[in-house]
Amino acid sequence: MMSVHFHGRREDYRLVTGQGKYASDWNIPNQAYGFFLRADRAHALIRSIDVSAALAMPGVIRILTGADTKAAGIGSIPSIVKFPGKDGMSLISPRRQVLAEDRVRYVGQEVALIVADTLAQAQDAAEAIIIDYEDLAPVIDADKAMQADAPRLYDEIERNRVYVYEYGSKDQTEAAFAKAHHVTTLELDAPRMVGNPMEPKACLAHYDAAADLYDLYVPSQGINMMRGGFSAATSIPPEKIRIHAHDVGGGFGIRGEAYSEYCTLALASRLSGRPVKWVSTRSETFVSDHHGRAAKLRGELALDQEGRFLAIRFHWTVNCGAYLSGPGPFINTLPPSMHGVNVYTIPTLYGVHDLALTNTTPTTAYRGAARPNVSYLVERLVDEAAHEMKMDRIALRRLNAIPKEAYPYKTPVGSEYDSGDPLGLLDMALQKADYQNFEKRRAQALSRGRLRGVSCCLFVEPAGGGASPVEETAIKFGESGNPILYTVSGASGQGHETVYPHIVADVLGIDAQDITLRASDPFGPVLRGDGTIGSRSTMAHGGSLIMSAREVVRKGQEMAAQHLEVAAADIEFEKGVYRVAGTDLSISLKEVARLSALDPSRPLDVQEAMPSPRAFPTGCHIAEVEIDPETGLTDIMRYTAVDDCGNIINHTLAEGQVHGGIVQGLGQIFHEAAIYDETSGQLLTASFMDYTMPRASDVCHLDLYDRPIPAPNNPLGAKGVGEAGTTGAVPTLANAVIDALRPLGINHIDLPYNPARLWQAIHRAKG
Ligand code: MCN
Repeated sequence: MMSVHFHGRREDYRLVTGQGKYASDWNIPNQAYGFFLRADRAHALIRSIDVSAALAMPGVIRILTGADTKAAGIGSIPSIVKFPGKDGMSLISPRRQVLAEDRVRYVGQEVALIVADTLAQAQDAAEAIIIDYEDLAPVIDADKAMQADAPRLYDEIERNRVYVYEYGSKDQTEAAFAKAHHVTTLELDAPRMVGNPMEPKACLAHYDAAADLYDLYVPSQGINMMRGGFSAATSIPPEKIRIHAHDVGGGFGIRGEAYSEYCTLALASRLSGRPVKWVSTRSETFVSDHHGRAAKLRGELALDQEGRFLAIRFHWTVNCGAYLSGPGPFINTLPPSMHGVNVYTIPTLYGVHDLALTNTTPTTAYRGAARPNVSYLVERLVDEAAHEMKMDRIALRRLNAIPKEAYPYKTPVGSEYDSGDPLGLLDMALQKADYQNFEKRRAQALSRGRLRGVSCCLFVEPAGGGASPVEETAIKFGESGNPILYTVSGASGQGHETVYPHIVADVLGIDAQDITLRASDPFGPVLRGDGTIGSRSTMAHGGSLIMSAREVVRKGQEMAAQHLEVAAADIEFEKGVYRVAGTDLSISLKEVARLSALDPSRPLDVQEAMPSPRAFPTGCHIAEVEIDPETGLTDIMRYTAVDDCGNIINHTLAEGQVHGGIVQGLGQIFHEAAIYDETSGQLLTASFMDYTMPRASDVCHLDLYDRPIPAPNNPLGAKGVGEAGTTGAVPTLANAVIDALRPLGINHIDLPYNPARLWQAIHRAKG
């Protein structure tokens, strides 16, 4: 197994000196500007749209409405859910109206696109569009949406229910519950999150009529996902689409999809003969970027007298929003079933997930996808079970954790955890966190009038996968002999530009500084594979790059043999140099590359594919919090994380990922929640005034450790790390807060645990 050690990111100088190139930094001569008129109401029929006055306004070039996008045949991106649901049910996927045609279904939905010479002209003209709406009652909550008398979003979709997913064994699980000594039951809310990348959604669309090509300049998590989605929605063949994304200011799962706006802007460019540029405002980001989480999680854990877990049962209600995003239904069904038992030897499980449409912004994968829902529900259940059975929480985890020897471990639904040692992680975390002295710290806090709590959570974080069965990369050489790497990844802060060249440098023995990464290059070779999702890039793109680099070395060896006039078998390769064993004859790989570049019949270039890898990183996180009962404010006092992310490729970046992930989980626990008004369907938290993001001052020093077990299924031995922090932090911080409040008799509070909620709960408990 290999590991590369170095510090710093090569992209940072460019980025911190303002030289990054984000979507809004692209400009094309003669470009026009787009402005979207959005629905100001949650649910209404469109009786008519009158654009005549707007069209006559200065600078206005064209106005598109639902009639135009419908005529152009633009529609939905097909869902990845092709597997049958309960009783063989298929996912019902209503056609996406990229501009509303006959009805608006959520506040912020795109109704018209105004294209003008300037943005101000487009915006002014939007005000002159007259829409005759007939208001309908909205439904916001997914459970309410599935009631018989709820307003329907689509006449043909009964109870707004689009899918019921069932997994595990109902009978076995019921039988185990019937025998149980104790059953713990919980209902938790995973609030709706707004991803809020720093870079807002933006798109410059250019249709080149002469070449019949569409160029889209968009923030993207990978060229293939973006091009594939755009092609599917518009029926434009992929070879006529070029996606350009250099720097991306945050993705978090919500920058993978070809949004409706992009499809409409491309059409506008074709119809107007001008490149059309659009950059969303922060307010538009709030209402139109797909949201995350938005699920109600119900769980039951059955235990025997000693505390052994006998079975676990789930019922989720997932709020899909008004249309289905590509990944939304998928991430809320099959993947969570794969690790429903978390890291425990639970012999049987059964789950039903109801997916419902509501008059809200569509929901999708958001850092962790649904994994933080699983870890939150299972680890909250374990803490509650320990409390109810008067058992020690750590002892209960020890009793039930999958032993190291049982790996590779097959779960009751058939997924296979490749490797892991939860108890090893637990021991290390307890020791690093000085867990044994916690009660002293709790007592000290109490003497200061503060409520201190601790938690210790275990989690598994399936990483990898994707729609493509293989991951392909290419390495090409120019006349300089320096390698250029091609991948279909789409980094948005993960540091691929630094990491991938180092991975290849290690194999080729060439200085990483001489290696260039061209990720998602629309002018590069066509490669199969998926983008930067599911914390897969290091294993998948990095692993495939290793395969490509090894193939370069092999090909180079044959060329070196010919050059040195010896048999290839007599040549050794070390540190970038081919040597004839036992002689001083040698030639460097770079020299071979330079020579091969001059001879088109013998290029050293390679393009290699490997099966898409999967791995199951695990972790143990421990948090200590203190709550001020006078204000309801929580301080995180200590946070210790021990993660098994396989071989770590770059410690600084991996730590940065865990750090960022934990803070994102912290946001969910203490601050963030997108809240809709039930009656009007308006998003009440549609700005940073109302939607609180985590701040630097909320975070204490984070003690991060790795305890790696190399992944057996990819050449780097790496497991994903990009989302582990979030999947660990959500249950860990939640349990720590509940632990602090237990002395008051509080066992549950709905998220987020903001000061107002905690203060109210504390004062209610105190009577
Ligand atoms: N790494 C490592 N050793 C490992 C695994 C990873 O050193 N064993 C390091 C590498 O430097 C790599 C980085 O960690 O560049 C992340 O690698 P990986 O876990 O493979 O995740 P991806 O590159 O596929 O990134 C996707 C993941 C996801 S799904 C979300 S969501 C997310 C995240 O990464 N969004 C992010 N991290 C983010 N970080 C930033 N700054 N911005 C986002 O939007």
